[in-house]
Amino acid sequence: MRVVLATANSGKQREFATLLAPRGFELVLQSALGIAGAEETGRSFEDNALLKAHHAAAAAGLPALADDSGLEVDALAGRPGVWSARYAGVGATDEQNNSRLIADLTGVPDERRTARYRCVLALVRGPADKQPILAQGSWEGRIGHQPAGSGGFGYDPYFIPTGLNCTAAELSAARKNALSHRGAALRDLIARLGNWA
Ligand code: ITT
Repeated sequence: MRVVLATANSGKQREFATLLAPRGFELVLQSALGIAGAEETGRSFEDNALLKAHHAAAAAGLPALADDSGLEVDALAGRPGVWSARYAGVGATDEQNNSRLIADLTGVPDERRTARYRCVLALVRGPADKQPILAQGSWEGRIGHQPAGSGGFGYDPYFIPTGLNCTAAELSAARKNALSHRGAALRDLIARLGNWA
C-alpha cells in the first residue's frame, strides 16, 4: 500500500524504511511530493503526530504516517519533550540542540541524568479519518557527559540506553531498531493494524 511518510527528518526516514518495507508499505516521502512539513503547534506528541499525518494526507490525497518523538529528561522536568527538534531554537542543528542539553545539565550527577525517548505514530486513511491508528513506544536511558558514536541522529551520541555501556549512536542500525522507542512504536502499530489495509 502507498502511504505518504510525513517527516522531513532523514534519520527517521531510514529507520522507517527498514522497519516497514517488509510489511508491504510503499512509503512515499512527503518531500518527494513537494509537501512542506506542518507547523507543530500541539502540546503533546499525540497532537503533533496527528497534525502532521492529517496535513500530509490532505496534501497528498493518500494515507499518511507521521511520527512525533522526543527526549524527556527527568532533571529538566521532561524537557526538551515536544521541543526536542528545536530545543536550541527553530532550525537548530542536532549539534546545537545537544550543546544546549549538556549545558542545561551542567553539575547534574549521573544518577539524576535519567531520560527517555518517546515516539508516537499516527496512521490515517485520509485528512478526515476519525479513527486514526495511534501507536507508541519509549526507551529508557540516561544522558552522558561526552558524545560517542556516529550512528543514529539527534541526541543519540549522548543517550546511554539502560543496561548498555555505550550510546545509541554506537549501536548498529539493526540493534537500535530492535531496542528503540521508534522500533517499539512500529511494532505496536503493526499489532494494531488488523485489516486496516
Ligand atoms: P519531522 O517533524 O519532520 O518528523 P523532526 O525532527 O522535526 O522531524 P520531531 O518534531 O518529532 O521531528 O522531533 C524529534 C526530535 O527528537 C528529533 O529532531 C531529535 O532531536 C529527537 N529524537 C527523536 N527520536 C530520536 C532518535 O531515535 N534518536 C535521537 N534523537 C531523536
